[in-house]
Amino acid sequence: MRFFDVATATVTTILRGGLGLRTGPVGPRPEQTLIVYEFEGCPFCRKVREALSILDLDAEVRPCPKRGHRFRDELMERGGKAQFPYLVDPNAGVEMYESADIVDHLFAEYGQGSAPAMLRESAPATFAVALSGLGRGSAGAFVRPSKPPERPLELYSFEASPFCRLVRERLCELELPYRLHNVARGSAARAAFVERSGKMQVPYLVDPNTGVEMFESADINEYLDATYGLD
Ligand SMILES: N[C@@H](CCC(=O)N[C@@H](CS)C(=O)NCC(=O)O)C(=O)O
Repeated sequence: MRFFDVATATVTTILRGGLGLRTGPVGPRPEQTLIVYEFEGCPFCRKVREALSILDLDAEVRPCPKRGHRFRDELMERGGKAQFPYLVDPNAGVEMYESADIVDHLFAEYGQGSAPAMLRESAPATFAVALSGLGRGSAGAFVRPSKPPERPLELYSFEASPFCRLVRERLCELELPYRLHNVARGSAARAAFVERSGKMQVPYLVDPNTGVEMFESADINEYLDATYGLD
């Protein structure tokens, strides 16, 4: 099962042409943290996360798996409909649906130039991102019972890493909010991360509720199940 998970997550990365492996040219940095409502199994949400990795941006992720309520209900109150992804940018004072609009906004505010064609709005781009995720089936799409953490978790990650994907799927299914620290190749945050963790390896989970900090996707998922899972 583990081999299958890693293999299919790797195929997704390959089909995405490695987008989210390295940063691109970046522009001004946001003062306040961006907030994203999304779920891991959603192809449109992946485009937004790829943009975050390329632009070397952190975000507070509020996972909204199907049949979940923890953040879906919050979004309904906030935006009026259950559609994902949804971005809140307190720096620009805007909130929006539509992945293409979100990507354009992120590149306009925090990049230099326009987004790669694979992240923009077009039928081939939508087909490509939907196709890339097929191997993961419904992983990261449906809620599993969990208890909420008092404080959001923290995940050091970048979008193209198949191992990070496996952890994000679990965080999503368990509706665990987390601060996403993007540390793709070229990230300005890499040095501080290595200083903190001791080596350059992701995923790396920090749980401020328990003091646990750990590497290894399989161990992290086991920890998340044991600490927050209820099934
Ligand atoms: N055109 C929208 C499409 C977004 C979309 O269809 N999202 C799906 C998930 S992939 C959704 O929100 N479905 C409703 C749900 O999951 O309840 C975009 O690019 O953001």
